[in-house]
Amino acid sequence: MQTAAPTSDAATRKRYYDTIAPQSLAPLWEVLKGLVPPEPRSKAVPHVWSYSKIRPLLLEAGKLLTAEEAERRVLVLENPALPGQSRITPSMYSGVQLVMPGEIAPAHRHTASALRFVLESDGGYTVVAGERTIMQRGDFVITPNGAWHDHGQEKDTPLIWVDGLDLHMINFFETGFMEHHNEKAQTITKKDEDSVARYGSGLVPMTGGSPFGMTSPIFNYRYEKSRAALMDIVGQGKPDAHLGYALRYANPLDGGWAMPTIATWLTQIPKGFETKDARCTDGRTIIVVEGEISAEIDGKTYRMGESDIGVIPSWAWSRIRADKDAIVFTFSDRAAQEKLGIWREEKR
Ligand code: GTQ
Repeated sequence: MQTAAPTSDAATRKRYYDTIAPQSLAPLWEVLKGLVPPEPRSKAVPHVWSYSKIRPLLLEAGKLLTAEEAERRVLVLENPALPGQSRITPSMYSGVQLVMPGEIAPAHRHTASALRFVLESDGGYTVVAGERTIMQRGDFVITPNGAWHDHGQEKDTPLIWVDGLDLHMINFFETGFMEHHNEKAQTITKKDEDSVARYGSGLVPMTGGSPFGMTSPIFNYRYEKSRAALMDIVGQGKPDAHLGYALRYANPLDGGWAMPTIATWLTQIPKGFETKDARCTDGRTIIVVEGEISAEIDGKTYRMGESDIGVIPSWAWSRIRADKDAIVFTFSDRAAQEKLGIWREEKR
């Protein structure tokens, strides 16, 4: 077969591009390879934040300004390859939030869905749509999109958690709205743990629909319960080769992910066990709840201990070894990807 000779030289093409540019037209052939890549090439890089480094800096911010001044006093976990963009991965926002004793992070609501994974709490709380839930370490707490929420701490210890929000997906679609409540703290209209009673015991109400649309009506998946379930399956059969023992947080009304855009799950990896290499199209944020792990991401090893936070970019090979019995919480945009039918994984 003969390859056709180029029909025009670079200078001629450039002149043509300059001619069409004022008409807001551009040649696809110059950008096609980047637009339709053969496989994902994440703009994010792997990274691990050590909690022992974050904590004192966060407490320093506690002296710098009040939660009310800040609205949300958060140190954003910025992917080192995406500085200034408030992204841990291209689609996900994450940060570490602090509420000091006596403070209230004022009530607001927004289109973005939020998750909170609690690192330190002695009686801190969040109020979601008129219901208050006390937060404990390891609790996975959801703020459904559009729900009023304020956070507070009446005890004399700092309240610290990891936030995960889908706000870059919301902003990409240009569908973001936000409103401040006319009161700092919304009125509590329900009994504490009302949603746990109604939805959290394998039973669901006979009547009425889903109170939060595609989001789980349980907004605090208590660590005590999740951990107990996970530990009950540890040693029962083999751990999954690529995950370890794994349970995902489910919406009790439909069995799907707990949040419409964000997937969340909890894994236990027994000491000495190493998962096999896998990669997937969802960029993942992992938080070590208990124990110690070595995460190998794209060929580099990251040691992680309790409360350390790591990010595994889309399509990066990774595997995890437990150096001590470990429990790891993970969140990613997999729930959104699955709804669009684009989620993929590869395993070795
Ligand atoms: O707690 O509502 O980290 O609105 C970023 C934006 C937390 C929150 C964040 C928010 C919140």
